Amino acid sequence: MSLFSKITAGLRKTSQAVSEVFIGRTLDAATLEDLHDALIMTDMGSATVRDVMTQLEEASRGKAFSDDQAKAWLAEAVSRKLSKVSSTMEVAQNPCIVLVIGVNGNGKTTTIGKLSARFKAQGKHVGVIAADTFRAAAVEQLAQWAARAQVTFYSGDTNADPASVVFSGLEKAREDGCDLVLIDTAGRLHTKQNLMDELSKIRRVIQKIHADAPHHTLLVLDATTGQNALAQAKAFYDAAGITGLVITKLDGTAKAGVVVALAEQFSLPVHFIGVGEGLDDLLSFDAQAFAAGLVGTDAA
Ligand SMILES: Nc1nc2c(ncn2[C@@H]2O[C@H](COP(=O)(O)OP(=O)(O)O)[C@@H](O)[C@H]2O)c(=O)[nH]1
Ligand SMILES: [Mg+2]
Repeated sequence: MSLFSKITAGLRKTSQAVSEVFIGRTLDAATLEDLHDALIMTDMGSATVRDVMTQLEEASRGKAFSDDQAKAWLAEAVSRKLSKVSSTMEVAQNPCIVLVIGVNGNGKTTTIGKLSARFKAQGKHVGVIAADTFRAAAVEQLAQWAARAQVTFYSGDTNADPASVVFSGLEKAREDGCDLVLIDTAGRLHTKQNLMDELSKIRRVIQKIHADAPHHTLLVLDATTGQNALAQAKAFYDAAGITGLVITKLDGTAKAGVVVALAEQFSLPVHFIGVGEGLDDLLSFDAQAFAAGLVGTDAA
């Protein structure tokens, strides 16, 4: 499957509601109103929707827009908003150290599994560190992904201090000559302060071994939580030194517009999106493909 068709399939739940508005209709006032409501339902955010709708009204004034033209126009407008956050995650340093953070259940471990397979396929020597030591199951889950992706797995004792697991993992990864190290963390939001303290401690330990690391800090957000993803991004934004976003579970939600809301509010690069639970279900973020998928244009 091409990138475009994978995104189109992944965003179907969202695009259905949006493209339904256009079926057999011209772009009159009633259609515009329904489109407004449909876009609001995607969690794109009211300010963004207002902006897009104002532009669309102006562009279509006095013209007979067909449904396909209106959809193409809409996809283009969404794509323009997303283009500023569309950027690949460069693996420039060697080793490149990537810290993966986010609330429990958002898809951190799964994303690391998918990423390690992707970079392994590019010829990198990949290592993963299981620093979510709070739950034994979390360590086991990462071990399974590492085995599936055939990458090197590093862990410590159950209930070991996460920072110490990161330290010994990074030392071993250096000895083993890993090019890329992905660090899995716990995301218990017991209190925000505790979590942020734990993450700062991990960062300090990383810097003892690699002074300029982590080279990327990826915040993993679950799209099915809609507006809550925005609140989480805000909670992590100030304290955690995020360099990029991964937005997961887009296949399971009609609220894929939250990606646009995140782009508008935080201007953080979106590197990857998750559209399923399988090894191949992590896609590089592409503004144009995403916008086409969200609107449901056939242009793809
Ligand atoms: N449908 C779907 N499920 C996902 C995606 N990413 C993760 N998951 C599922 O979400 C659940 C939690 O993922 P996990 O990686 O354990 O989250 P963590 O607690 O942040 O490490 C698992 O059942 C994953 O299979 C995705 O892109 N799409
Ligand atoms: Mg996990």
